[in-house]
Amino acid sequence: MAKPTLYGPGYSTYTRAARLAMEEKGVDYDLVEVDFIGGGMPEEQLARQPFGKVPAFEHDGLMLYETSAIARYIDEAFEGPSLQPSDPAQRARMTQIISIIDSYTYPRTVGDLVVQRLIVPMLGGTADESIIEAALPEVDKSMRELERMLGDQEFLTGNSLSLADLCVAPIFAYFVNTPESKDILEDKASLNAWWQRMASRDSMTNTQPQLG
Ligand SMILES: N[C@@H](CCC(=O)N[C@@H](CS)C(=O)NCC(=O)O)C(=O)O
Repeated sequence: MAKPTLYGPGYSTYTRAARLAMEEKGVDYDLVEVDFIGGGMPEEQLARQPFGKVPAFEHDGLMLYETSAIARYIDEAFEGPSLQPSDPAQRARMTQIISIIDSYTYPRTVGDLVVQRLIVPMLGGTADESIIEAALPEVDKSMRELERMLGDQEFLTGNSLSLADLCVAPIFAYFVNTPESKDILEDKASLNAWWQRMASRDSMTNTQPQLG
């Protein structure tokens, strides 16, 4: 089968989610680095993803963007362990979590908190504390919901890894480096244990971003 290509930067959480799916399946792929920090989205990427985001994906003549579509395709088109539960309730939970991440968690946790607390200072700027202050209650709400849905399960949709875990883990990798995460995660034992399990997976080690 042809080798897929993913276009996006190693530091992007969405790019990493698609990479994690390929790493977990054991799919051989090429990563074409697309850097947008500082200079904006390159024209070649806008031709692949007209909404100006990363990643984009190419396989066997199929061009695709939107990470949840890419991740589902990877799971269904390639050999390897299934990353989507067959049980309808667990599968619906997976879809729900991915949608929560896209709609609420990523914008507040990465777009506001991580960008202001970690990225802006790294680029020599000063964090806008008003953006962080406004984001924190929403970040906390996301984490409370993830803790509730996780319950005493090993993974977010049950006792097998799914695309929901792979979508949340790259966000956590940045979030836990913010001082604000300490208070928010303090009373969330299940989520902390989940993160320890996820962080030690080979797929996470193999996709560690080089940032800063
Ligand atoms: N809906 C898109 C979202 C992707 C996304 O937001 N990617 C971020 C990086 S993690 C991005 O491209 N940011 C660039 C920008 O907003 O200018 C997907 O699922 O792929």
